[in-house]
Amino acid sequence: MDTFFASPEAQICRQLSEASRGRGPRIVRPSAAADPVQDFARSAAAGLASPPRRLESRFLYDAQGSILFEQITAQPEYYLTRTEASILAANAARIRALTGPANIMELGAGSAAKTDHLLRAWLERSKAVCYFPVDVSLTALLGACKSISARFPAARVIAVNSEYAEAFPLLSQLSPVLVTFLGSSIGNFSRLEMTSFCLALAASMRPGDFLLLGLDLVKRSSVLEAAYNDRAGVTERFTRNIFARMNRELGSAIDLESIEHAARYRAELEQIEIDACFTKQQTFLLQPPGRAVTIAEGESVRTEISRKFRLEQVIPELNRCGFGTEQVFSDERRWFALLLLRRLPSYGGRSGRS
Ligand code: AVJ
Repeated sequence: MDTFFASPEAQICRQLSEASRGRGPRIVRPSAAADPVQDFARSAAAGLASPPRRLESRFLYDAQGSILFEQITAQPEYYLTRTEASILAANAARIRALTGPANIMELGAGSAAKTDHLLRAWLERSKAVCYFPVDVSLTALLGACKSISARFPAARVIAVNSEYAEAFPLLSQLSPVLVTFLGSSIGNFSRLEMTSFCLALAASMRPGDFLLLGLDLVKRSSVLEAAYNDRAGVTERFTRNIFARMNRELGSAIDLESIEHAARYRAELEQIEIDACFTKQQTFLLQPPGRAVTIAEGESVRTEISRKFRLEQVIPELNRCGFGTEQVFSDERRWFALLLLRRLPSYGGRSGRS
């Protein structure tokens, strides 16, 4: 497999023109992409400096964290992935009929296991499909490229190794495009972060282009809390891994044994909150910038929120950000929703011409 760390704009133009010649998968890295270790160091130092302490959840997904998350998706309590996959399986052909033969860009692709249904539906109607998985984990992308190319030789895979927003500038060249953001990953954002994310995404897309968005819906708290406290303890290992990553990349030497995972559903906020609780006081250094952090016994560090959605609330929000609803797909229990949205010609007082 060819791996290029060059301008993806140039790579993509070339790849698209070579697509008919059936070349293998490519991995590109936007030239403006931030150095991941420095990015993590800066963010961790800022987030841990004083209470309320927090770590940005995007740093959970290094190579190890991506593997652990894949294991979470297979736990019996974690219904999200399974439910979303069943909705996708039942409706992929319908989605393809609504979007037509668009390119597909998947944000936070991970191992891209759920993408099978979409690629199959695309290839039932076209000879080829261009698939652009975006992920911060290079290891996860390599795996996705390998498995997708093996199963779908007619898929042209160009993987983008970057943060989501760093891949947005590519979108205008990919139109007509379907952007997929699955798994309810958008639930990791606060309401404000979600709005900025959607506005930035809409601004990068052309009117008429599609967004397929996975949303976990509000439900009984016992079901939600079980999903984030699996009996096998994989989610606990996932939470601890962000500190293990600090040890690996920032030399922090944190004792992982004295960190406990706690996931609670806050019904009034309609969100799961995940904390890493320190069962003893620890002082450690983060390098670079070489700052010492002390976390007292009983203190906790927020590693994630996972918001749960109500369609009647989220659809108008998405609308104000530039996305109209084409179709809502769900499961029998109404536990999860897949929204097929379309970039509006104008929104929020803004003309959508781009
Ligand atoms: C990948 C953000 C959708 O919030 O359900 C799962 C992450 N964290 N278990 C989620 C997660 C702990 C997951 N998302």
